Amino acid sequence: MTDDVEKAAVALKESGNSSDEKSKNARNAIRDSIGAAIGERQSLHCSKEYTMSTWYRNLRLFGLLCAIWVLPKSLSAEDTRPRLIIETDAGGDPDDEQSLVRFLVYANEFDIEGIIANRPAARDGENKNPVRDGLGIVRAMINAYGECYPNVAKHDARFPIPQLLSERTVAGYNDIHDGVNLIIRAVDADDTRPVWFSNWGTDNGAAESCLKRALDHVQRERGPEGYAKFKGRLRLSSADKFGDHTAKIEPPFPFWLNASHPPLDGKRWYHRFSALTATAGGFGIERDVRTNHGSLGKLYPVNTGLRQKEGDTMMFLYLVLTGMNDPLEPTWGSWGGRYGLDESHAKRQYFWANQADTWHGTTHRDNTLARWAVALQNDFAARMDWCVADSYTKANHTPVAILNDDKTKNILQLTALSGDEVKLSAIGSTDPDGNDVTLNWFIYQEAGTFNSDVTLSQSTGTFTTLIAPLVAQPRTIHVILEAEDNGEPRLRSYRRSIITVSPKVAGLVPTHK
Ligand SMILES: [Ca+2]
Ligand SMILES: [Ca+2]
Repeated sequence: MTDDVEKAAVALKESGNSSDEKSKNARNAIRDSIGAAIGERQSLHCSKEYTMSTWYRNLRLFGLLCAIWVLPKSLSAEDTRPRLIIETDAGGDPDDEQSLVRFLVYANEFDIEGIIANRPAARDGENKNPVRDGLGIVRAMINAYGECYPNVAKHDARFPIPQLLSERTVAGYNDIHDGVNLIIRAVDADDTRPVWFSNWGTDNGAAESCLKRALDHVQRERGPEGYAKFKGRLRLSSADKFGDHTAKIEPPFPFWLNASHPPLDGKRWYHRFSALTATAGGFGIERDVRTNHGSLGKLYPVNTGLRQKEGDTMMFLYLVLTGMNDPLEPTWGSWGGRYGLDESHAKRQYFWANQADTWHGTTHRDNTLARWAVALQNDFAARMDWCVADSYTKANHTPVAILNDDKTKNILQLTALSGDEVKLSAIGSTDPDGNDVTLNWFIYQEAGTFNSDVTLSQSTGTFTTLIAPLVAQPRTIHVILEAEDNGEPRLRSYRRSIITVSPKVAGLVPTHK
């Protein structure tokens, strides 16, 4: 296997600068085989058959792979996952440690640029972690991830190697600038993607937010133009800990999603995560995470005031690309809920959880999250299974939803004129485990701008159609395809089409197929 991987690694290096579709596909296939092999190689570390000669060959291979990881131009240019930095006050309210367990089993969904620990000393009484400093707590979790890594890499080769996460995990205490430096390096990096930043808390006992300090520094050192350029590369899915940089110093952040506010019944919105998801679909934290699910699951603390509080989880669930969401379109909905403009920040693209969905007969803010709760908890449970499933066949994986022959996870934009029949197809949708797949179709009315009822010809099955309604001006209708398998646990994936319906005017030809 090692020789095969060496060949693959050389081929990847050689194909690194080619951008045509064929080489791109070849590179993806090669990367997949390398990722799977890394998993196997890591398992070898635990095997009694692990000999010195194997060690030497793997050392050579590691060198070769390192060479590839420093070749990242062609790789990162193709990586469309969100680049993300987390700043956590782990060591305070133990809910950050809960969120970190979940975050690490979603590490394959992001290009993680950094995890910053900003609390130098754990809070006595409230936090019972035997490790008593924030950085140590996060590092212990990365180590636990490392123990699970040989298994999770068999389920998705995009999981980052533990060493990489370790290198990118730093302290951001007031007297340590590693967090500030990490942010500045990531934002300045030669990468076309913006940097998403999530602050999970900077309260009593934590350091001043590293992003605030980075912005202070850049403003001081680079002047207004440099400051604007730097800030323009940031996107926030975050609590607000940035002082005057949020609302007073121009320009504003290009995008801010606030998953904690506005309050509901006098409490921050993020408290609803526990109430809406903790037991959704029969989820049980002891059975599904803490017991028989490896080293990482064991670190999930349960001594929070709210059961499985995970107050900061929505910030990254919002960014998980499920096939039906786009992080820059908060009003469309996501596994982290649906958000609307925060009107108190005039002319800024700042959003908060002020939206309500009609679902199962009620209209309420809770529904923006509750409607996905079973799906997202089952997905978490499956990923915890990956931590201990030492082969791909021993756990469940999400189905592949194909919409109108499009195999990506992109949102499809379609156009129609009033009266046209719009055909949608899920033909080719499949499941990597060979599970049966149920295909459901529904209209997400609140996400669109056409506010009356539209009926789909079928709500289940491979095909559905709708007749574009009469409109006086262009309106959008969002149709979601949901593919659910019958594995254990049942997993769902999605696709979204947005149909822009225009009035029928003589001479205007419809552009949809
Ligand atoms: Ca926190
Ligand atoms: Ca499956």
